[in-house]
Amino acid sequence: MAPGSNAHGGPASWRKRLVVAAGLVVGMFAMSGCSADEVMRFGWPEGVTPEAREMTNLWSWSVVAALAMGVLVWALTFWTITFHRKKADSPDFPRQTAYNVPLELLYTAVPFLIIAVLFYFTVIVQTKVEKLEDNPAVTVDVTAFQWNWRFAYREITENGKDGGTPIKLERPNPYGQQPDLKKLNEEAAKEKAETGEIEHQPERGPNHGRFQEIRDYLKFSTVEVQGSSAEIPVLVLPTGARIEFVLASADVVHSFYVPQFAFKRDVMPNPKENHSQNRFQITEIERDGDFVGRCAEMCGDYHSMMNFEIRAVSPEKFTQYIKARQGGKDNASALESIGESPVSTSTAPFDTRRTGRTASTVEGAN
Ligand SMILES: [Cu+2]
Repeated sequence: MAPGSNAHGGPASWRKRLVVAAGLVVGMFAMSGCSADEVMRFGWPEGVTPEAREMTNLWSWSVVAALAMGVLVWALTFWTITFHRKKADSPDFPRQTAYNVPLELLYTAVPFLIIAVLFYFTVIVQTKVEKLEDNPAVTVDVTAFQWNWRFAYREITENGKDGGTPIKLERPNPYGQQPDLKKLNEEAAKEKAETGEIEHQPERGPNHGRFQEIRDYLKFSTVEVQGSSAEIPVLVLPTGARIEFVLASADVVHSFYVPQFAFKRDVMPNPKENHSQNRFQITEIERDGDFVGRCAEMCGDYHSMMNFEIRAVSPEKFTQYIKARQGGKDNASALESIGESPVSTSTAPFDTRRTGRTASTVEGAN
């Protein structure tokens, strides 16, 4: 037995056990092969936008604060259950220590201070993340539907960079225009006059005069990417330029989530009427790469099958890609023409057979 410790679990032995425990935790991280940066991300993916870095940083330090608090609470818990057991010479009832007002004040004030600091940093980061600037290099309309995505380039710059000459690619919405109510009402009034009918209900939609089926808020473009069950939609974007996403759903609520942006936003039908800010921007994508995207809001049976991919390429390649698309190439061939994989590489289309992923599939049962 080492000097300074004793067989009955005295202070020296506890100190030693704590040191061993701390050593094990440090050793666990050291042997996991994770870099310090990875450890500090606490499971978050590597961010690829300045906004993602800001959020990862906030997350890391929030976790450190939460862990410090957790360790303190666990230590207190284990301390009380270890050192306050009934001993042979204890009185029948322990000393009654309720109503320690100074202590209560302290443990109310300190958490308030802690969350005030967290709140301060949250607001700072949130302001940066939600910042919208004029004239982003690329504006993409993201339309979510059951169960896939359509990406429509609303506006790009001719060189794929911030400050380039803007080129508008939007085209009129071919679906769901509100019927001409004035005309409908005039026709009804005319009919009424002809038939001598007294009652006339003016024609109007049930929803502030609009019809539920109206999809006039959806945006369309001459350059679009639409996913299908067989093909994961790949949205090509330039690196190093500000990008704006404008979100809208054609049916139910979905959520546009790119883990490596460390950000998601719900995609609502009728975003304006739902008072949702459906625009968000990223300052830039910092490197080339394929970044998987997911639907992060329960949207029906195939909610889990709405993966998409962000393909970040150089501004030069992006410009070539848009030219190829405008020249009539589909997404896959346009990607191929700029030397990129024609299909998503961060995720693959899902097996559409309902029983495709169960082990006990009967041959030919699908
Ligand atoms: Cu969805």
